[in-house]
Amino acid sequence: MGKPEFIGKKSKAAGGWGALKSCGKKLLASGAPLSGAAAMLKANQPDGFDCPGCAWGDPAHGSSFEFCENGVKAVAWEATDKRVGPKFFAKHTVSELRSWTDYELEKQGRLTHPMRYDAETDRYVEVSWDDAFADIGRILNSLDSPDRAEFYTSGRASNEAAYIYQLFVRLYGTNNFPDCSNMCHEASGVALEQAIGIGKGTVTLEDFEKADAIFVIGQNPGTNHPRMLGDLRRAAMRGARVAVFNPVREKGLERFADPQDKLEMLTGGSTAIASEYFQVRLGGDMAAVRGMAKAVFAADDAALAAGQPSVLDHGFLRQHTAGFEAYRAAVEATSWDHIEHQSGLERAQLEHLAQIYIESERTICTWAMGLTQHRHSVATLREISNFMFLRGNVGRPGAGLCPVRGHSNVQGDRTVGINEKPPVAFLDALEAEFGVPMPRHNGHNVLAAIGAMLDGTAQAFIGLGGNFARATPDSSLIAKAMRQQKLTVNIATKLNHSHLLPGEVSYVLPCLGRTEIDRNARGIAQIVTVEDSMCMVHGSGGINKPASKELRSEVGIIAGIAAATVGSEVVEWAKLAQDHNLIRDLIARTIPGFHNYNERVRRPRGFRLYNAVDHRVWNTHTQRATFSDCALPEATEHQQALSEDGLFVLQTFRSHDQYNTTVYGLDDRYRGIYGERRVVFVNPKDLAEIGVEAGDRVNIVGRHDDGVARVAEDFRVVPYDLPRGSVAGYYPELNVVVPFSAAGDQSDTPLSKSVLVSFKPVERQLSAA
Ligand SMILES: Nc1nc2c(c(=O)[nH]1)N[C@H]1C(S)=C(S)[C@@H](COP(=O)(O)OP(=O)(O)OC[C@H]3O[C@@H](n4cnc5c(=O)[nH]c(N)nc54)[C@H](O)[C@@H]3O)O[C@H]1N2
Ligand SMILES: Nc1nc2c(c(=O)[nH]1)N[C@H]1C(S)=C(S)[C@@H](COP(=O)(O)OP(=O)(O)OC[C@H]3O[C@@H](n4cnc5c(=O)[nH]c(N)nc54)[C@H](O)[C@@H]3O)O[C@H]1N2
Ligand SMILES: [Mo]
Repeated sequence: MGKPEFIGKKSKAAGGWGALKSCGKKLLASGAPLSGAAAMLKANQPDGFDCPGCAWGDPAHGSSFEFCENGVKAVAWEATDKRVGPKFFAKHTVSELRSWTDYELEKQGRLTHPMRYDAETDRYVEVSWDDAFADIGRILNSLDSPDRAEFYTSGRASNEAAYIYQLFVRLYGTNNFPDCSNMCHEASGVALEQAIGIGKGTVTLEDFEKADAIFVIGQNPGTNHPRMLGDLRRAAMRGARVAVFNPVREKGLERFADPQDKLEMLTGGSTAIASEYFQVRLGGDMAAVRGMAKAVFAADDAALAAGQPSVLDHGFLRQHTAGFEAYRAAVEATSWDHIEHQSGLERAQLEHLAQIYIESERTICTWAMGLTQHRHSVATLREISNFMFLRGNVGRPGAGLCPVRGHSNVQGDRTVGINEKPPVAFLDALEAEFGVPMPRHNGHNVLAAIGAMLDGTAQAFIGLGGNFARATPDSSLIAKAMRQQKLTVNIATKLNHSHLLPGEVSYVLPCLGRTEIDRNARGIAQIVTVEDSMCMVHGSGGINKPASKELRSEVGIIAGIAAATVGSEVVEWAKLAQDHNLIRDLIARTIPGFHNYNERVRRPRGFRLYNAVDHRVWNTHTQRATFSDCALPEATEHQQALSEDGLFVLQTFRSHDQYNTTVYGLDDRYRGIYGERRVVFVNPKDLAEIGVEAGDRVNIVGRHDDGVARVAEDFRVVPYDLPRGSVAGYYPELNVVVPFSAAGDQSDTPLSKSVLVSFKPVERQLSAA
């Protein structure tokens, strides 16, 4: 029997003992070993809370708890016994706190009291909930139009919180709903809506048990969706082919030791996940998929010429799709040269992958931010849909399209109305239910909100969770935008930089986290509900004692602001806050798919929202699964970088020790980084060419062509196996070089994975001899 394998610099697999060890450390460091550990056992259980870690689905068998290192971190992070209360704020001015790192700020612990910014002393001071609500209501009502306020949502908000938030904001009179989704899976929503008539994925977890081939494109599940690795591992073990496109060789996708598997844990064994791993160029996936499609068409021609059955699913194409011939022509018109240069992959490699696709009866394609944060993300995701249509891989068991969502309820928030472009039918339903007119004009997404905050159109910012100022591009611009506001309000569990950019009047309102018990005035514990990446809606009830007696639920806080702003004539906010069942009844009456919501959500594992694609019903403009015949982009940012000396394309991704802007620790174990975050990964040959050595410190200079100077200062250079011309580093530190003025076509998502940059060595201060 081999020695247990500890993940360290030399480890070959993700997961395993290293993951377990890290969990232990995290729980201890969080200051809440007991409640944290007990809480973990309730994560994603029928009678527990929904893990705030990610939006991966939960297995139907609820017997064993699903172990996940990052779930543990997320839970421990919330269950900490450290507190940020009035005493803390008395000790530190806001200007001082602004000089702290994200890591230092969040490490201080949970917010405990509602606080109001006092400009004279530059400190947050305690305020009563009622005074805070009244003041916020007064300022919102003093604006000369409701469109002058921005209402941000981060995807951890429950369905109940999100629903009454949108209801309040629409009664107030605007559709300004900038949403973390605008920086995340927006392109998936837009592309899938056009292609299949619903902006969501089509697969369930059970489909992963049936697929013969799974394409995993542009995501790093070992870090960001560890529970997905369990499903990929089981698929790999029963012989399914897992093909990966990723410019970076991510350890979790290569080998994985499942902490749930006793034998692997004892023997130090691990399972190979990816059978094929191709290091595509940044933004080169559309070309790669088109190359595969070209090979599929060629194989089809060859099969027909040889009198063999077609490799295309003609029945599906005829009965269910529109635009096939135009697509075929577009593929034929695309040259292999173009495909090879844009993808960085060779024709033979893509033909090999096409063969895997052809041999597979049931294929799933999954993706995340590696596909959605580029300029032509929507076109890329349309291409993936095109490719899947060729063999009818949508709307049948074991096959389908699977955008792997980020925040644990980001999908649910959109379902219940967090949408700056609300569907007409939804507004009609709200009007019918509440008997008052709803705003009909589109509102602001994230980039539009920032624009409005900068040019003075917007004067108030309310954040339901999240860290707007750090998650968005061009950090210094955002700081300015926040400080210009008449009112900034942040509903949060922990202190972050968005709270330290106060407008004229500013509040930080502390809320219960998902792991905490939410009791109403009669002492009855309430549940909330969430929707995962597989459209499963289920309940979530906290089990930990709240971090402070002063905390209110998100629903309670929104209800308080709403009552003070729009009054309680149309909606009895206080009643809804006391009984979430009533909110669910409203959702059931105004949003399709939620009938018997209160009953169905209490079933173990909840229920799957109706998805027309399951029945091969296509709510697109053609009433069919719709091909796109888009040409490949002429050149991607990566190709641009390759054409000019010293120019690089930067992708900003997540380390293993962070949750978005929340930094749990300074290690990125799987990539061999310890104790630091200001690093930039560069191909060794590129380093040699620009005369920079491993370990040198550089400034990363933004090269986006809009006349704005952008510099990320003092990063250590780490040689890494990346395609030449591309470099990588961590978000949010690198958001200072992500341009606000560039965005994805149709998705309007910041280009966080294709930022043009160059390097400038940091001048060493020579000590006086
Ligand atoms: N522990 C933890 N879990 C999380 C999060 C977290 O921060 N921490 N965040 C949550 C959220 S909100 C989200 S959206 C998800 C994010 O989940 P991911 O999308 O996995 O997150 P990123 O770290 O941004 O990783 C992007 C991956 O795509 C690859 N990539 C980048 N550009 C390209 C490209 O052009 N083509 C291809 N093929 N690959 C590319 C990168 O090399 C990297 O492996 O995770 C969620 N879960
Ligand atoms: N450069 C670059 N930028 C990016 C990305 C990237 O890959 N690169 N990714 C983008 C993506 S995918 C996303 S989703 C966004 C994320 O953007 P956000 O969702 O805005 O950011 P988070 O870091 O998830 O928010 C963390 C904060 O949420 C608060 N919080 C945590 N739990 C709760 C809760 O239960 N209730 C409330 N009310 N507050 C809570 C805490 O105060 C914490 O500080 O960032 C985007 N920005
Ligand atoms: Mo996300």
